[in-house]
Amino acid sequence: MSKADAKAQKRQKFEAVFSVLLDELVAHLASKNMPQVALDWYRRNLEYNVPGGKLNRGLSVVDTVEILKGRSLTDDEYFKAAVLGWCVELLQAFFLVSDDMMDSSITRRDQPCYYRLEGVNLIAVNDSFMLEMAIYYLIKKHFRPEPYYINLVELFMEMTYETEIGQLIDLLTAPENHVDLNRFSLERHQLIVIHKTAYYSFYLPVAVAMYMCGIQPASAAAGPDPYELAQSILIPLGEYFQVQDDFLDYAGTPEQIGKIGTDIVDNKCSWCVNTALARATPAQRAVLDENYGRKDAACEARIKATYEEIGIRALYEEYEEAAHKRIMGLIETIPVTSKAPAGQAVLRREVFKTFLDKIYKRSK
Ligand code: DMA
Ligand code: MG
Ligand code: MG
Ligand code: MG
Repeated sequence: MSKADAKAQKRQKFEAVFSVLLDELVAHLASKNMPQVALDWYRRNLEYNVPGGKLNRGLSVVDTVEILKGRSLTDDEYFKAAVLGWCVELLQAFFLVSDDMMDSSITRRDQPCYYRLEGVNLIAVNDSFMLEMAIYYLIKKHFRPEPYYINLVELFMEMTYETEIGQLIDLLTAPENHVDLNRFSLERHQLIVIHKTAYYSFYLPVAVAMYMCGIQPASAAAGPDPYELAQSILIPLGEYFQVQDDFLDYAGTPEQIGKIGTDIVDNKCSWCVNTALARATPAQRAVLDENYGRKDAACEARIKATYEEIGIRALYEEYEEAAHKRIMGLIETIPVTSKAPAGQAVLRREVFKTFLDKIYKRSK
């Protein structure tokens, strides 16, 4: 089988689990005597917002469980790993529905943003909450008897809080009618992206897989906390991923990335503007000051032309190579021969290497 076929098959198998969960979630509403319109609405919310993305985060849960166990999974193990994978995708859907409203975005995953659908508008606020709570319904239904149940619940809640804090500073650093590029810095950018993206996109999928495989936090085991070790690699990885997202917002075509970039018009503290600010001549700086964050296509075009002049593309390539090298170095700090008590999973380099390979030089 070709690599592409194997990937498609993996995706299909994972998607088959979503159909089961979709029916469970809708059946749960039905059991509360909800009218048919509500059942249909909820089903559309789930179908429109949850399954259409790259599924990197969700599939990473399954991949990580496989790597940690070091063997192929039983049907029951696969199903459970996939449920947790879909919970990560539900969390992502919850964030994206609200993020698109807050960012006034137009398209996502090659379709109109959900809030822009006829008859949806602000109902999307409640719909995003319902996507979030679907996570806890599913975790309870499928994991309540497990010793790690509470760890899963706490982890999802903590990751949600981190992301919300990140979204808050993302939005506060980008006020709609007050452009002041002096507020921006690569330091502020780093703070934003670690919180809004790295925790839930990178640490969360690996940490849920670790809990499912019975890996104990430090208090219960000797030596360094494996969850802290995982974070020390996955947070920089997530930071790199959001720099890619920022670059693609500017340089990617809608056909490539499935969404129309809005960062320049939205006055976002993006990696691109920060990198441009660090290199701009006084004349270029004036153009940035006058045109950034304006709801005007001509202003946006002037910013893009200035990015080209400054050579953002080449600077991005440099950044990407350096980030890749730095993260490979972090991965190599994990001992190859780390041994755990018989039958117990241990963190392995491959967990992180697989994740890094998935995003290195991505164009979508
Ligand atoms: C991503 O920020 C963070 C979250 C929590 C969705 P973003 O607005 O850059 O994402 P996108 O480019 O996908 O709208
Ligand atoms: Mg956005
Ligand atoms: Mg945003
Ligand atoms: Mg973006």
